[in-house]
Formats: sequence, structure tokens, C-alpha cells
Amino acid sequence: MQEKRILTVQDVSCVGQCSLTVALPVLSACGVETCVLPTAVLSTHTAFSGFTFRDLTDDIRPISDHWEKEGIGFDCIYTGYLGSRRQIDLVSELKKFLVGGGKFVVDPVMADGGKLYSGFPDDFPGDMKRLASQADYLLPNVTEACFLTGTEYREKGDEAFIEGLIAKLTSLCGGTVVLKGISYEEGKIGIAVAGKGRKTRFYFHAREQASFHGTGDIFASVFTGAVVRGREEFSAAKLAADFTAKAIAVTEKEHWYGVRFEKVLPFLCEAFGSPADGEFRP
Ligand code: PXL
Repeated sequence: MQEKRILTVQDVSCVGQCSLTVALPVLSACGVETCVLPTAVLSTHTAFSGFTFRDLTDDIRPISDHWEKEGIGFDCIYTGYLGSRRQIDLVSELKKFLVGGGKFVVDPVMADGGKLYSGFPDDFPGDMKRLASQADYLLPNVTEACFLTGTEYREKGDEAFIEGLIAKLTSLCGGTVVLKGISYEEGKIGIAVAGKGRKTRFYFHAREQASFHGTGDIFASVFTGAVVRGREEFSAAKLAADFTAKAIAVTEKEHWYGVRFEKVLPFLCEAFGSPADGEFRP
């Protein structure tokens, strides 16, 4: 089998179990070579107070110019947290590095619980919308979907509300939309996988009591790894939802800033058959 190589573009939050500190281990456990382009370095993610923020926008062009000289290409580019409008434009240009039908995965990380994350200006969703429209796979949560489509957020949106959001998202983006965090059934949470002219498929599972940061990044990383490893998209989304739920289930409530996904990484190694033949087992 030809080995796959992916590029993920998002920040380094030094502490916080999100973005690159999640994407790298998760994608590696899926058995995919993972290259990174850090968009910023933060001391922690933005739910802590007083975090530092070093913007790396000016490094994106020199880095990608070097890759171009080296003739480097990627089977998939997966974008997460991006810090500015300029970064969004530079990231769209990276699509030229996709080889042989490579996929562009956009997780429009910017909001949750009805609100934009700290530090994003009110007009940021408009910029993110431009990137979202270019995605082969668009992975918003319900809040991000509302911001992208100019829909008023509802905490308890019913089925009709979700169907309406999906219709708007699939006309914004020609690719596949995976909507995360749908919860109109008591005690359940789920996802929808949709595309223009295709029947929407839903998957629900039991809702964990607590909610944590970084779960969207875990979902997106597993989904992307699974698709790159050849899984059909609904099966990839189900695996990502199940893995995220497992990671939440093993995390103590006090560990509020992220989930202890390390404990369940073996589940992914097993799903993707690595290590190859058990030769490293003690
Ligand atoms: O998990 C999403 C995320 C990524 N990166 C940074 C964040 C957040 C969510 O708050 O603050 C810096």
C-alpha cells in the first residue's frame, strides 16, 4: 500500500490538549505520516486567562516556498484553529500542495456554546466562510455552523432546525459536511453526514455528563485519519464520534481543559492495524 502523508495546519497550544498536541498523536495512531504547519504558539488554549500568543503568519510563505522547491506534496490538508484573515488566505493557497485527488479538510474552529472563542473579531466568521466553501470535508459544530450560515444559535435546536442548518451548509460547501454536536434527543448527542443531493445520515450515541475543550479537534483528527486510511466517510465519522466519547468517558471532571485521549489511543492503533504484526510487544 502506498503510505499517505497529511499536512495539518493549526496552532500549538503548549498546554491544553487541543489542536496540534491532539492532531499529531491521533493522526500518527491512525498510521498516517503527519506533517505540521503551526499557525501560532500560545502558552495555553484561549479558555485559560492571560495566555500568550505568538502569531506565525509571516512564517507560512517561507515554509511553503521551501516545500515547493523540494517538490513536497500531501495526500490531505487538514486545517484547524487559524488566527487571522491573512492566515486564512495563505492557507487557501496551500491547496496547490495536494497531490492525486488529495482532500482539503476544514474544521472551522472559532466558536462553541453559541459564542466565538476569545480573541476572534466579530467579522472572523465571514473570513472562515471563504475557506469553508473550498472544503472537500467541512466539520463544524452547531455553533460554528450557525456563524457560517448567519443563523441564530439555539441551544436546543430541534430536528427541523438541524435540517435547515444542513441545507445551508451544503449549499455553502460543495463537499461533504459533517455537523458535530447535534443534541435534540434527551441524553443523546450525535453527528450528521451530508452533501448536496445526497440523503443525510445521522449517528447518535449516549451523551456524557461533562463537556470538555479539545473534543472537536479529537473528532476532526480521527475523522481525517480514517478518511485518509480509506474509510468510507460515514464509517469514519462514526469512528470519530465513538473515539471522542471514549476519551470523554475516561476523563475526570476536574480535568476541565482537555480530555485524556492518551488512555484510549490503543483503540485507534487497533482499528488501523498498527503496530503491523505485534513484533514490538514485550
Ligand atoms: O480546541 C479548539 C482550540 C484550538 N486552539 C486554540 C483554542 C481552541 C479552543 O478554545 O483556544 C488556541
